[in-house]
Amino acid sequence: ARFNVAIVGATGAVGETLLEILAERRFPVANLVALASERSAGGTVKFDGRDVVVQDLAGFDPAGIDIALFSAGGSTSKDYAPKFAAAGAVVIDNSSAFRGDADVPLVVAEVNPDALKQRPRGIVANPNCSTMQMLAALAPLHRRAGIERINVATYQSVSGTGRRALEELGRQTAALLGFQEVTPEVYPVQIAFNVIPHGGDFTDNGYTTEEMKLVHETRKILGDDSIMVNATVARVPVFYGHSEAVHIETREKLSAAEARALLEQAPGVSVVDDHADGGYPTAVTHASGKDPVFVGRIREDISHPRGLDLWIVADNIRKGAALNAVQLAELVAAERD
Ligand code: A2P
Ligand code: 11C
Repeated sequence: ARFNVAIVGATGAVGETLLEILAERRFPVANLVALASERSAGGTVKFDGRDVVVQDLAGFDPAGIDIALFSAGGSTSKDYAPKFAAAGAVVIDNSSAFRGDADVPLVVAEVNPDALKQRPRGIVANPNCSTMQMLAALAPLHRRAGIERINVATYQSVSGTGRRALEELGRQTAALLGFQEVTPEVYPVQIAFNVIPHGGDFTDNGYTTEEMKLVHETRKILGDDSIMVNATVARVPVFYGHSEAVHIETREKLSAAEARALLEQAPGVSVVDDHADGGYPTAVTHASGKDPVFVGRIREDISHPRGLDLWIVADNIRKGAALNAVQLAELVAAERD
């Protein structure tokens, strides 16, 4: 079977990569519809070597769309995803709009693919990028040894914020190298040559929304509300690829060697863990533009009898967003074959 596919947010950082990955993986597309706001309607995006004209989402009739991939922000998803679903499309939504809803599955393709089959509202949620890469690596360890607690600090690239943030980092870097002043616009403070301990919005408990996603999404995807998660999110002057220093405490003791063996077998995971200079994955050298979730620095925590440390890196736009969304579309397509 071939499918009529709509990309909502086709001009964005994730939208562009959705188009690329659909073509790269030879997704069985019948007709491809590119949608965005009226700002970019009439322009074109590239799909499989040809130009596709961008249409205004507000005036688009979703009848006949089989699969809609949404990545145009939470409020756009809230307004339009139910309309696409009502018209018969399966919506795969990359925003945070529906992730917490009990009747919307939240799915990492390698971790809980079966959850996708129950979707009473016709909507499937794609997890946040930082949760996505963390769980691709932690799920096999959780299944073996039971994770009680996760302590994570993230080092998130600016592409997670979108196209304007990519431009801001480039502009500020060039300005500062030319000894010019910079005025922050997208981020509250200068991002070039800096680290900002802030992603998302502040909430009442002192954590940010981006940090609380790691708590709630982890529990929902692993189906275990007892897992404790403590997260600190930082934004770093990297264009593509989120890095995470992850510390876990397990119920059963798991040695570093056992963890490494499990990760070497894990789908979508690539272990890069030589205990030597450069023998670890980084955003630039490994993750950027690549599909796997890379794991290194695997070691037993000297401060806790059942603690393990890992360094987890992935391309936040690919596995963290567009790639997983396309993998979910492939699972939906496989149901109809
Ligand atoms: P547009 O190009 O028309 O602004 P990014 O996260 O990289 O900034 O991209 C956001 C994507 O979401 C863009 O494709 C953007 O389209 C789209 N978008 C933002 N707001 C709307 C809206 N109200 N309706 C449709 N698309 C939207
Ligand atoms: C970031 N993860 O890096 C975010 C962006 O919940 O999908 C994506 C927000 C989301 O800032």
